[in-house]
Amino acid sequence: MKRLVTMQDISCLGKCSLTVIHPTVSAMGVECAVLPTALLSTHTAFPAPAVTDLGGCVRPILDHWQTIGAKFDGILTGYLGNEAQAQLALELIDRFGGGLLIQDPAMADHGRLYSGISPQMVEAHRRICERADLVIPNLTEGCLLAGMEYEERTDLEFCQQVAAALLKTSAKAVLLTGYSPDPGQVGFYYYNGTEEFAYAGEKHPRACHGTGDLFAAVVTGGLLRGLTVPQAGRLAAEFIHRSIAKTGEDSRFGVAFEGELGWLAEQIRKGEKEK
Ligand code: PXL
Repeated sequence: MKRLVTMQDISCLGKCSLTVIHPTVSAMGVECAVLPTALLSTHTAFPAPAVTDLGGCVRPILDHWQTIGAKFDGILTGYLGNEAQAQLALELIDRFGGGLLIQDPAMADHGRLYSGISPQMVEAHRRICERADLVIPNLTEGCLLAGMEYEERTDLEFCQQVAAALLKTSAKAVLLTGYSPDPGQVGFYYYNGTEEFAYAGEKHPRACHGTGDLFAAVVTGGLLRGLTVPQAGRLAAEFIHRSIAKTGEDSRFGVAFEGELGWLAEQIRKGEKEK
């Protein structure tokens, strides 16, 4: 079984980051070790969460892992609350990299940095982006990393511009979320300098919190199970679409993905059989 380690926060209530990545990646038949960076009472879209920084725990964990000879087939970095945590993510990469390195630069959406995220985090995420095999930003994060002005656009041409700028500045390959050729559709745009791939499926009228984390989880799990980026992206988009359809009224608590984990596992099993 492939082994991933993912570094991001634990939000105790309001499904996102580790509480969605771990179960999703596990359902895909990939072992998921965790490196928590902070403990929050809720994610930061709720007002005034209680935050405990766990940055001080990271280095002793890495030291211990080194003494037991731990190895990882992949690393997924996600939400990082401050520059010190981003520095620790680079240390994780230095000490345990070599496999697949995926970055979800979770720091902003809808043209704005998340509450509590300083503008310095853009440069901090850029340093991780330079190392990553694949970066999975939304359009806001893509613009920030590429140093482009954010525009309220989701069309193909804009996605192509953002991805090309990102490849010029820091990334090797980019999977942009939020590509939406018309209001009834949403998907992703992938570019690695030679290949491009755009996908848009039916869009739910409701936006839910935590969908970016679910997308990164399924893409990462899919790649570690041998899917291509376009295949993994499509699987992620379909999984999220199915999950949002089951989600109750208050979408701040996250997406009801739990009931779709069986379907996700089945897709992986089917893919294995067809090989
Ligand atoms: O879903 C991204 C995310 C992860 N972790 C925390 C967040 C957010 C987005 O708001 O606040 C703590």
